[in-house]
Amino acid sequence: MKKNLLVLISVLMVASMLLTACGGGAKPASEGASCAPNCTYKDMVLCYPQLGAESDWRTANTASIKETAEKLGIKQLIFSDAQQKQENQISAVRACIQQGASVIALPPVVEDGWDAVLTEAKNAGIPVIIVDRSVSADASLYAAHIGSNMELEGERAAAEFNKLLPNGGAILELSGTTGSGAAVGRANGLRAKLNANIKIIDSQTGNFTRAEALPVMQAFLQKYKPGVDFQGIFIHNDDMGIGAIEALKAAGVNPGDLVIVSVDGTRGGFQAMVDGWFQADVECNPLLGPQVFEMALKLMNGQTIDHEVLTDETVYYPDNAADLLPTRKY
Ligand code: GYE
Repeated sequence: MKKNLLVLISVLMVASMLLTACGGGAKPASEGASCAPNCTYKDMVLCYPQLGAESDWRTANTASIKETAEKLGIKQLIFSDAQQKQENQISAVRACIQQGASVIALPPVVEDGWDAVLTEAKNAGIPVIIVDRSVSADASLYAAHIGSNMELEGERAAAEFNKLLPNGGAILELSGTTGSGAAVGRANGLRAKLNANIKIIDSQTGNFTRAEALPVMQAFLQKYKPGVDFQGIFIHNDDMGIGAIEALKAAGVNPGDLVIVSVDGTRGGFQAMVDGWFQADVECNPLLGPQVFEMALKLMNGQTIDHEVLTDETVYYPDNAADLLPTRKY
């Protein structure tokens, strides 16, 4: 009798331990929110800890999220700007967990270092959609990734250099934020597909901003003579391209003297093609709002979703840049 009671007590203890481990009764992401399977946008509290405001791409991405939230009439958008600092983003994610967000959509500034906070969200039963750049964390720690194939963008840039420098040459690389999925992917893609006779002689980061790209380009121009030591530049985004153009102009370089390939396809990038500075602009689409909210609702309703959703993109060229410029949304 006594023995039976002991068994019963230990069974109850194990059961209660299991319940606490599941986050005090919060439902695992796969089951959806408490309104599942009938959640609507009116039930949705979406957390978007934006990584910063470093570029026109980012501004357009923020606008897309805010406009879509407004249009769909969601309950609440918790938006913050981490100013390109991972620690700020991590704090913002934690605050969203505290506030009981339905879904967290996270554009991670860098790839590494997300395991702990993603585990916390998972334990709280809040699904996380990784948006735009990727993370290195195990795929089981987040619901899905929606964004561009950054490696493919780098490969597309390589194809342009291969075309425009058929006899080979030397190029410089003005790279994005160190350790970011965008910079890592673009750098890898470029190296994977660049013809063997084209050498990358130097690579420095401009942190995806105009302001930081300018002195990096100035330093390159101190070290290497344009047209002699290098024939081209791969620039990881249009904002850095615009900063670099300022430095090139000041050094007496003319549009067309160098082969310049950039990424994003912003209005600024299109203008640089119209002005003859860029020979190609690899598209990277920031207008991810509609896809993010649609997936968030599915997750709330416990529906199945694709783990990897890649944006369909192309390459833009100077020949029709002037015609397309007025149609560009960002
Ligand atoms: O190319 C750049 C921005 O992560 C794809 O970040 C994004 C990149 C984009 O600052 O302009």
